[in-house]
Amino acid sequence: MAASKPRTKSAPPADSRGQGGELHQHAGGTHPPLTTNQGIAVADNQNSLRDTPRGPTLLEDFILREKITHFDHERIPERIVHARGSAAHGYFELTRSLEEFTRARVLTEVGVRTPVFTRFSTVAGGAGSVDTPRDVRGFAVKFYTREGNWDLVGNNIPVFFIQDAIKFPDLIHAVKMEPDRAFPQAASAHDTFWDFVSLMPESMHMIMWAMSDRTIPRSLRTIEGFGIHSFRLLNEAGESTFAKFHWRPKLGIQSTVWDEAVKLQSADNDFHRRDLFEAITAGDFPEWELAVQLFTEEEAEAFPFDHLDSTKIIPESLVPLTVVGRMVLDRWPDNFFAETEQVAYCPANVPPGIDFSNDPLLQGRLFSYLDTQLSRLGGPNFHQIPVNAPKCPFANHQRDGHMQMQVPKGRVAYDPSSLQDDTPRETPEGFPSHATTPDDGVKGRVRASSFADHYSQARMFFRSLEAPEQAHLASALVFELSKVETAKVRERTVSHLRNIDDALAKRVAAGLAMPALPDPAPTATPAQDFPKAPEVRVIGRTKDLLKGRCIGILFDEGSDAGLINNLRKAADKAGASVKLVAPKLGGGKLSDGKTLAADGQLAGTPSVVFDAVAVVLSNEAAKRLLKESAAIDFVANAWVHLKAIAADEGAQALLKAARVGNDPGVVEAEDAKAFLTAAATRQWAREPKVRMLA
Ligand code: HDD
Repeated sequence: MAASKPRTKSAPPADSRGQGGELHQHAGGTHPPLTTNQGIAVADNQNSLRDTPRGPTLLEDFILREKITHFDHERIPERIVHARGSAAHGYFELTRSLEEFTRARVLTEVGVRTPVFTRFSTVAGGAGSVDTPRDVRGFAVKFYTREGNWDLVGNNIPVFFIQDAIKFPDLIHAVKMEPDRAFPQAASAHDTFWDFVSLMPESMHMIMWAMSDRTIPRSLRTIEGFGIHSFRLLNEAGESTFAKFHWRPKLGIQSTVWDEAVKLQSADNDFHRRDLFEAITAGDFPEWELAVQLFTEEEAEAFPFDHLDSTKIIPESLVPLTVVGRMVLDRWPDNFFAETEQVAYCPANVPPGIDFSNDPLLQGRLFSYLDTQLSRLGGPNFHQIPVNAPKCPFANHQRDGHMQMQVPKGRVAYDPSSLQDDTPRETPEGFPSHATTPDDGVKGRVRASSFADHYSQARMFFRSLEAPEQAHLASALVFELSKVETAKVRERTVSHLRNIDDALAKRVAAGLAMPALPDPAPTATPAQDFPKAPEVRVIGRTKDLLKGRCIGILFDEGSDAGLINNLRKAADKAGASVKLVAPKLGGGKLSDGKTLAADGQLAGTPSVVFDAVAVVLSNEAAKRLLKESAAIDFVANAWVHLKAIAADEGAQALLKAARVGNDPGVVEAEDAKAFLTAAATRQWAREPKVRMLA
């Protein structure tokens, strides 16, 4: 339990003396008394109890023992997957009723704000790993609805690696660090992952997504989210409609380039967490639209794939998206452990009116999540932890167990009963509200033949991308496979690519300098040519917006004050945030004689953390900075990461040293308008000049 309410406010002395006479510093102010967990006030939190000043510590010291014991048990097992994550509170607001399709009030009551807690995560790395590896991002939303919790536990990719939950432990064992050597951390670029997926043709569509720019997002605020599986909606009449759920970021989708993602790992381990924290605390609340794809059993029968197969999307040309609401994240958690770490999602948490489909991946998930929390959170009462507890009343006859926080009253803990009037009873309002499905009478460990086409949608995905994205995908495959030591695994992977797109296979084979192109992987279901699905792209779906983007201005002693002020004002007006970077945190005296402090020191604030940069320097300062590699890297990386660069006359020497060329993304610092236009997007046309892509 948390410390009980402070009994009195006390003003500790500015310093205090331990028994040995040494001074302890206090920061001042008025504070409640420090107590043990039993409420006993503590007079000395600096020294353990000894029988003589230099003697051994006494076992009697219950204050020391309680404090150390608690500390020893502070860590809990991290999540087996999605261990690294960041989360925020917010709300979901329905803008369009789905009453025709569902009785779930969260989807029928327009204008009602349902509180949510949303956690984003990477999949493979441990809790202490970095934010920006190439990885799928988890996108889990807990809706605290008036009818109980609804957990939509999705990812930022609309498909998955495997079709059946029984393969999940194999997939995860393959992608996590290899068990004999304990590396690599948070990376799929190693033999066991590619060995596994190259033996699982069903993973090929997901591999296309995983090797695309989607898995190196710029910000958690610019990722999409997908519920992936088909769910069922059930209306008052018990009629059922299939639904797929999509989250679409208000800021549009944005990704990094690979070299930038790699450098971000060293610049800031917490890049995505910090970005989300800073946006929310600045009142710049991230927002997503919730859209649904709705379709009937009969419509599903006509799809050229099986919608119960989680390795497939339903292209928007077949079933368009209907926007039904919005989610706004407007409050950072008060405490990381209590909320972000202890939150427990479970796809089986659905209110009446939402039901499951027979997707075999979803069916397995319905079991796994509750089970994992029993060991992760230590017992069956984790639903009472504040972040997990429903915000509507809940009552049943489940009792006792580790860490029971409730104090149930009365003698009745069973049902049926007649001894007490206020015991909870079944209600016709609640579950079951399951959909009935035709039963084909077959029971067995079978995979439906409608799940057999592994290549058509992988081909559709690749061919739908813009040319630079195709090049990134090919280069990502070359990068990952170059880390694979076993030649036959590399060859087997390329043999699948031949079934997806022969030109892609040839590019990757050439990137690996393979002596010969392997034969296509044998398949009974060769790829069909589906129409392109433009919705899978990132380029073209990035919004040319300044809102949500951050501009870094590099300056030093003697920089032109007027220019810096102009750029700041213009950026601010356009909705971008600005951070000032200088060789020293104290900044320097500008041309107007006033001192301007920096937000970040150059050595610790490389340009990778910005979306665009401006360099405003006096001739002397630029000359000095030619001897500072961090300054040259600042400009050079902005150039190779395809970012807009504004520079004044003084900064030209630095641009020259950084080998910055000419293009519409490089502008004069005097022209704030041109700079902001360029800063709202990436300079894709520059890429062939700075990178040899596969
Ligand atoms: Fe899972 C966590 C998403 C398949 C078993 N999963 C977890 C989280 C997300 C997903 C976002 C982190 C939740 C959080 O922030 O706490 N998982 C997915 C998606 C899947 C998927 C989108 C496929 C469509 N997962 C999946 C399968 C199984 C699991 C097939 C097991 C049969 N997932 C788990 C888990 C985790 C988990 C082991 C680890 C921690 C937790 O549940 O709470 O139970």
